Amino acid sequence: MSSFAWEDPFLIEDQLEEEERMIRDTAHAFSQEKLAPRVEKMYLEEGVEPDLFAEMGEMGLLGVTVPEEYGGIGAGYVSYGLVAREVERVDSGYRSMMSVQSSLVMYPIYAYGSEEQRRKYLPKLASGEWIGCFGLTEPDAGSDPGGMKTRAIKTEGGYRLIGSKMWISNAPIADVFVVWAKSEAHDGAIRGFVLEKGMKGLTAPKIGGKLSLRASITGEIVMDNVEVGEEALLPHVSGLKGPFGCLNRARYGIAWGVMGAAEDCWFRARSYGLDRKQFGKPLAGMQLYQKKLADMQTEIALGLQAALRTGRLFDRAMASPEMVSLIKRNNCGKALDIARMARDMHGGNGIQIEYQVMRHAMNLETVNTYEGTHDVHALILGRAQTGLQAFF
Ligand code: TGC
Ligand code: FAD
Repeated sequence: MSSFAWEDPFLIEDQLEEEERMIRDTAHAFSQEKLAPRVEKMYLEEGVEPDLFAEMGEMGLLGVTVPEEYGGIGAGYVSYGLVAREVERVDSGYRSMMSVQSSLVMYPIYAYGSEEQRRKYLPKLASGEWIGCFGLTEPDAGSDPGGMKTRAIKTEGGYRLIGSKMWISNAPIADVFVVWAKSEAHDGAIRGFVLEKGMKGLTAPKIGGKLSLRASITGEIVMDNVEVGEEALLPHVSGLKGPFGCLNRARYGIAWGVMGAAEDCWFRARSYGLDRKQFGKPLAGMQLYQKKLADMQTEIALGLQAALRTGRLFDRAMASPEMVSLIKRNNCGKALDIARMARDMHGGNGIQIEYQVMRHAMNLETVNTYEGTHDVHALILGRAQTGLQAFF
């Protein structure tokens, strides 16, 4: 038997390809050198940093799976997951910025767009020169996006968009808006449109007052009779499977990302327990403290292994949406538990920004909710095994 690597129990490292390790190392160095030093200030001040996209783009972290001819690096889904893990090890908000750009803006333009749309938007989104956002959720349509009210009305040369979107990551600083609307010209089917900053009637006010994901800006998208040409329509998809095709990829990335945040909490709780003495010995020497560390280690090891397996299947086109629901739901729920536990293990210090764990816990409240809530993914899995849908 070989010795046990406590920080990597199932030897994930051993299961990665050389190229995946290189991409992971690049993302790790960037996250630790460029993101970690600024995160406390950005979180406390709810800072906005559009330039971060260009920095990420320069390192090849935007559109990891998009082919090189469109500005991506043409890597696989395991590499994409590893990038999400490294970025979210610092902050879920930074991972959000990256994954919206990659999975929710670049992916639909690549998968459903015309060749002109691909060539116009993808290279600038990959470099971070342009920032993208994805508008699906509305004030009255969150878990039930099929209930959206945004309409695309046919005009002579294109469409007129009317409606509003709510809780949209990156929206106030976005140049490119992928929005979903019911199109009258397509029998009311949900269709995707690519809008651009500056279009008449298009605004994206910031949503203030968030106590979670404060390093990532969130806004509304208001479309007050926005006139677009036919070229704004994403031609190659119709129906809810359009936005869900993007969500499958973003949810998969989140399953990796939250394990990065959870690892950061676990490692910090372990170090804290080794340093801090109470009752004459280190906290890490207490039975209850060690049980919590063991629980963290176990859930993270299982979560990473499941994410890796799903990534390998993604690259062989064998991953299913339900598989993604399973890992998104479980990994988010476990990461949130781990962050809350790490906060507790730090005692009073745990509420301070400099110990980082409470920031992760606050962020993970959002991550457990967006891209399908914990309970909505339970209903997806319940439907898959009973054949009975319990959404309504
Ligand atoms: P349902 O009847 O289940 O399906 C309607 C059509 O969609 C297809 N479909 C999928 N296709 C591909 N992948 C998936 N995962 C799919 N899920 C469904 C389905 O086959 C069907 O196609 P067709 O051709 O037969 O019409 O639809 P429903 O209305 O009953 O949906 C129920 C439910 C709850 C599963 C779904 O609406 C859901 O997942 N709700 C959660 C909403 C959500 O995840 N919103 C995310 C908003 S974006 C976001 O949060 C970004 S945060 C980004 C960040 O900052 O990181
Ligand atoms: P609701 O759907 O109203 O749910 C409220 C509660 O009811 C939840 O507990 C839910 O699980 C439960 N519930 C709902 N339906 C059922 C049911 N059938 N059975 C049992 N329980 C149910 N959206 C975008 O389109 N783009 C973005 O970029 C984006 N970024 C976001 C960033 C942040 C910071 C946040 C907070 C959200 C973001 N979202 C985005 C929106 C996000 O996807 C929604 O918040 C999420 O889908 C839940 O919708 P809701 O908030 O309307 O909650």
